[in-house]
Amino acid sequence: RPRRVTRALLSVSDKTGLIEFAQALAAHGVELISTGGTAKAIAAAGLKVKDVSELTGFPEMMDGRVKTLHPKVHGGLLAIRDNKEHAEAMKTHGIAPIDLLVVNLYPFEATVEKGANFEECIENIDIGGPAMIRAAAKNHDDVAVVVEAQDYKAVLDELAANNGATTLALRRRLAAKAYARTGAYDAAISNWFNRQLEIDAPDFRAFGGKLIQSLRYGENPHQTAAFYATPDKRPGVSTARQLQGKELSYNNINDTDAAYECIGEFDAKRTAACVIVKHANPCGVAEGSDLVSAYRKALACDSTSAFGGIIAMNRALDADTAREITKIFTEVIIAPDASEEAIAIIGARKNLRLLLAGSLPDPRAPGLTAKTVAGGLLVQSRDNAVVDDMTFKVVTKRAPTDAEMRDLRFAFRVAKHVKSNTIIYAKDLATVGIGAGQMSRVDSARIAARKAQDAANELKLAEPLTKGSVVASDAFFPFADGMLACIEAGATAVVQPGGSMRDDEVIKAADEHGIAMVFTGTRHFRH
Ligand code: 93A
Repeated sequence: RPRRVTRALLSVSDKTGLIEFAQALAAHGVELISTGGTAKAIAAAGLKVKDVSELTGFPEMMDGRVKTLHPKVHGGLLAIRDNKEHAEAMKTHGIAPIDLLVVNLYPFEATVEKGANFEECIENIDIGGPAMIRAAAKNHDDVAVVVEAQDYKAVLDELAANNGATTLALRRRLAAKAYARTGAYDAAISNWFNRQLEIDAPDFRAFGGKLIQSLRYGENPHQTAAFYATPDKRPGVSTARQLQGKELSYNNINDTDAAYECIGEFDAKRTAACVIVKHANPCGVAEGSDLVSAYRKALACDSTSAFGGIIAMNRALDADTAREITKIFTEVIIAPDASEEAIAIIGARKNLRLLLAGSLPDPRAPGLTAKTVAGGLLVQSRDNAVVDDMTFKVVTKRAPTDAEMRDLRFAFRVAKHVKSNTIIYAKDLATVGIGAGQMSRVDSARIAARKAQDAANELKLAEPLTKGSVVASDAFFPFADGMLACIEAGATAVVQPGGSMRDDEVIKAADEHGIAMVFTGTRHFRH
């Protein structure tokens, strides 16, 4: 049953070979109908083409999501030509038959391939195209459907050989191919979608790692332990080269990781920075014009706790800093690199471990963290929110001064790496009081202030450095009391996520004390 092609609908994303094909169809007297971009290309080649919106009486709308989804299109494709009722319906509704459909789909696979984001991939899911292809293929008794440019020639050969008609054999072969294409297209969408879900719901099997080291014991001597590498090879304690010192213990590894993740927040091109960690919490963090000044500032925050600590640096360890560090007892130093001279200086301290990680961790990198609970494993994506990407919204009458703003950013950067509830006092790009891991935020505020007082006594300062400092809180203040404790300690500016039911109350209290406060909208719980 040869079928003459009198009307063709062409709608193609990939316009390869389109013009030659359209020209040949026109030469056979075929009327051409097309969607926006395809019609434009055909018209530009000087051919007559009817826009599909002229056929449907509707404009292409909703960013092109709806352009061919119309009875004038689908009726023209699906009507059985020698069925009386179908013919009647066509007449009643002014539907003209479409004998040839030429469609290739929105490039969904290529969009995924190039690494497009979720929204862009979704927008590249073709709806109208597959609907037309499936309709035409179902009605292959009357309609020929072409889903790739490779088949243009076969159609033209038949039109030439059969006086402008296609054979049933070709239409069946094309119909089979059409369903293979829509099937593969939907499979690609489905596979991609499942991969997206896996990212949202982390798979604990991602942790299935390789044994790096059997540890002598765990957190306590009566616990056994081992260190495993996960497939995700981020720079840090698992990948670093240990130059000297005895084997790392479980607690060393845990602390070194905390230190190196924190130092990753400080772009080495922007500033030198140093973090000192004890029991997985920073006890001093500072930026400086060079490493040695950053180290001295970090140490000054809480030199008592820093004894036996873990030090991380964001630049290659230099000789000056190495000399300064060796003045007190330190467990581990981790840095991207170290100078020959620094390595030699550290070499004199046989027990001090020196780890070179090659590069800094990227704080924005994706990844998973896990925690065991009885009979289960809690898995989440890592906290990769970074201060540089946040907008600090001023909520008080007074806005922070430039110096305060600089210190607020610094303090919130550090707050992410301190166990909740966290209160950080900072001044001149150095922590001056750190309150960590308390059940009450007020306690954290007071403990940090008391430690600052201790440091002032130690350093024989007239007043603690919390006077005229700024303060960062990892989560909102549920009541004004926590913030008032910070003000009492001498803080003049505050950064916190905001979002408490009583934000208004807290803002009012800040205004009453002439305090500048900013909201980040991002919380940094860490338990
Ligand atoms: O967004 S759609 O799903 N909605 C439609 O109604 C529709 N009709 C055709 N995509 C639709 N198409 C697709 O547009 C075709 O499958 C083809 O890939 C593309 C051609 O658009 P243009 O002619 O504007 O380049």
